[in-house]
Amino acid sequence: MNLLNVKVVTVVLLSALLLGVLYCYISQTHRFVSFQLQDLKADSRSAEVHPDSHEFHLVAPEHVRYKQPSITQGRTDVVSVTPWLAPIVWEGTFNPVLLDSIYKPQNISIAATVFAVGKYIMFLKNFLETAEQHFFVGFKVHIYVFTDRPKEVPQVKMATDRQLTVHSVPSSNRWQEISARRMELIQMLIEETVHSNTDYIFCLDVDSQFHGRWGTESLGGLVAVIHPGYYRDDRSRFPYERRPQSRAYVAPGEGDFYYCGGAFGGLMHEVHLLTKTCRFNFEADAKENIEAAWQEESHLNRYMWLNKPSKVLSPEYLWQDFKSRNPEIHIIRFSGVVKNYAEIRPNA
Ligand code: 48C
Repeated sequence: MNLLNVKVVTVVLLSALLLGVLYCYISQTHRFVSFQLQDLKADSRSAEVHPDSHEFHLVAPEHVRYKQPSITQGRTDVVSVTPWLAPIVWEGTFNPVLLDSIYKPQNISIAATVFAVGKYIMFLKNFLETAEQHFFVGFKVHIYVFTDRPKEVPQVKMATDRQLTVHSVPSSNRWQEISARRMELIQMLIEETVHSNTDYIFCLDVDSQFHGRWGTESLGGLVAVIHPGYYRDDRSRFPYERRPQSRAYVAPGEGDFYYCGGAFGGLMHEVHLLTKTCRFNFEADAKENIEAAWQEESHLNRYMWLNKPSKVLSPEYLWQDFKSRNPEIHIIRFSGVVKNYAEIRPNA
């Protein structure tokens, strides 16, 4: 190649190099500037930050007035956090006004399932009327009633943004079957209906009624309720399933709390996984002719032992009317009514 060609090639290579350097410099500057711009925009609109999920991103309105929180003074008669750092919700450990002001702008929707099969239909009116007064008042609520007697579902006036849907289900001559089948039916409801347009779901016993607020303080990923009958006992006295053959087995010296099957909830996908797992294990046991001590409640307890709830509700959230109120129970929010099982259950 003669001298002229060498010069031309050199000039071309040098200018390509120069262009490359120039491009990198400009693109870096552009990226830097655009980040700066974004930050500026974000700062100017900080109150309008729209997190992609409301879960764990608690945006508080600027000017809600509330009592200064303290980390040195609070309730001293109860524990309000679990060893795995999940909150244990007791009256006096949260500010309802603040919590509602955080969740209200997020336009969340809550589903609730309730089963009223056979003679348990008699409890539905009270359940629904008191839910109107206390259960997520002011929020979008959709109550799903499962019953074998759809014509006997009472007419209850519901506030705007609150609705009720009735699903017909077969009855059974065993109350254990009715209770346990709830897991399967809730799983199907989530898969077929509520999974897309609802954020949270709570599954509740019908033979109970609300007496106080049950609201945004109860929201969480996986939410369990401590059973009122055993929360002061040693776990050796918990009515866990104790036969190793059962898939609900909890060994001696294991277990955290005894959770009730009559109230649980959380984010849709968490409750879907819980109901699917409990149903599967209950049915697998049944194939081997074994039924856990307290049916799906036993399976729920094993599930919550292995899948720690991210929020635990105190027995305020499911008391029992026949019990006298213990001093640490400052409010009864939801409670099982006094009933005669012999009169209302299809079998003893
Ligand atoms: O709807 C019925 N009908 C029955 O005959 C038996 C149970 N049930 C449902 O399962 C009700 O929703 C009950 O609240 C729930 C099982 N819970 C109880 O029976 C007591 N709360 C322990």
